[in-house]
Amino acid sequence: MPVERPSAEFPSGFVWGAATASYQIEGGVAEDGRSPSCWDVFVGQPGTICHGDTGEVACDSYHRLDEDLELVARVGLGSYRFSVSWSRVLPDGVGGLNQKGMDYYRRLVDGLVALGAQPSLTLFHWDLPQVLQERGGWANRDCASWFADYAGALAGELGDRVTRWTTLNEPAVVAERGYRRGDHAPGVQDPEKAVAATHHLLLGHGLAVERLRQVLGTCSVGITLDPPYAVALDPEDEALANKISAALTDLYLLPLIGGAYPELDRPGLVPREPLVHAGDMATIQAPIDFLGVNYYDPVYIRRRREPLSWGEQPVDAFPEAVSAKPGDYPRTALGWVIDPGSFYGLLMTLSRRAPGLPLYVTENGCAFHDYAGPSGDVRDPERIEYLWQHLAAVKRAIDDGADVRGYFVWSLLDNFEWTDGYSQRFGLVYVDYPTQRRTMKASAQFYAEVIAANALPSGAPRRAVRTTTVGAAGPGPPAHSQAQ
Ligand code: IFM
Repeated sequence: MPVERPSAEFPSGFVWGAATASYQIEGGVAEDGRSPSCWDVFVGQPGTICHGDTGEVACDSYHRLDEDLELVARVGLGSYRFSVSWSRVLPDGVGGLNQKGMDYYRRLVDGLVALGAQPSLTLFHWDLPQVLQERGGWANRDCASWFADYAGALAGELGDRVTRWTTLNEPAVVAERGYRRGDHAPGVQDPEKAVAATHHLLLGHGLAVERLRQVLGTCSVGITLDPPYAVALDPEDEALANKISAALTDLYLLPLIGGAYPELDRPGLVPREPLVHAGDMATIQAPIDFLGVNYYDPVYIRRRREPLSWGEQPVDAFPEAVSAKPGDYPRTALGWVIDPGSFYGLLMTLSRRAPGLPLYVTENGCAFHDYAGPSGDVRDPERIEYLWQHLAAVKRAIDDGADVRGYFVWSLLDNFEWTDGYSQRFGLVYVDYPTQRRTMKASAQFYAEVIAANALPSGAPRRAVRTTTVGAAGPGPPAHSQAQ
């Protein structure tokens, strides 16, 4: 039975945006003085990226800024979230600014301001200058100060026109995949370096917040996390799922808002002395103005029983648990489970855990196998449905008291999806890579209408939604209910 969805008006001033990141869209990797980042080096190693793709050209946004600004205008974005390539503006990682590289971001920021779209700038979305990687990258404590210097330099150049500063994007992914698992740049597989990276990323965040405030006085600054939301596959494992959710969320959230790492007995996961120096936790706890939240899908948890069943995976640092995908939920092209009830649950959990801290959904979106039809149009009803369901989850969370101030679709453009290369399309706008032609997908039109109305239109979804049932009071195991 289709579910009728009521018209849902968002609070006035709600920020409607879309996001991208430097290495995923810019290309122009050797131009105007840019030096290589750790991702340029990583993608050159055989077997790291699907089809051997690289970010060398990506969406060529370095040369197509005007076209991309026009897309921002056509979708009617109230804000555009982008990241700066550290090695484009500081080719030596530290020291003097590369003015040619800076010019690109000046033109971008000025262009957004001229359109009336708020620039939301992320300082670090994973592309560390390779010169700094060669000095240990985030495993080296000095990286925190290099990052603060970089933040200060950008603030001096762009500060008066940037609406929101985000220090780091998903630091957990950098530490876990870049330094523990090694399937992301820099490709390190070393638990000691991973835990060091966790601490130095957070320390760098705190130092950068202080530096931005020193340079700019008043500014809006926050950090983007990807807090895992764990859902029990079976009702008897609910306590275990809640414990894992809380522990993994606290690893990054608690230092930021509570000035301490969680009391978790998980050696190799939680930073302790001698990594943590006196005064570090106060630095990390520098007051922030918002928390950025990236959500894609939850982690489904079950207590480990030997032998493992097909599809069950160990959960890092929690040997008593396995993760698995429920079989009866719809999935995206990446196999990610579509579960908007968990998105609602995450927003409610965060607003309870960090009361008084406004939330921005800095990324949410989905990859599907989009293609241009014979007349050149790109129809993506799955993405429209996904956006609809997830925006309804945001609205429900707002109605239930969560202070969610804005929502950014990942992504404005199809782009370089890290280890999946160009095989996965997340964009509102289709990019034909051989020609670099951009085509607004049907979902871009849908999103433009939502933005113009500041509301979700009423209507019926294409199919009933399966989702985890989450009451305002907290998460529960997947109940396979029809929701929204
Ligand atoms: O493409 C990424 C982005 O860079 C970080 N968050 C998740 C997205 C989808 O995988």
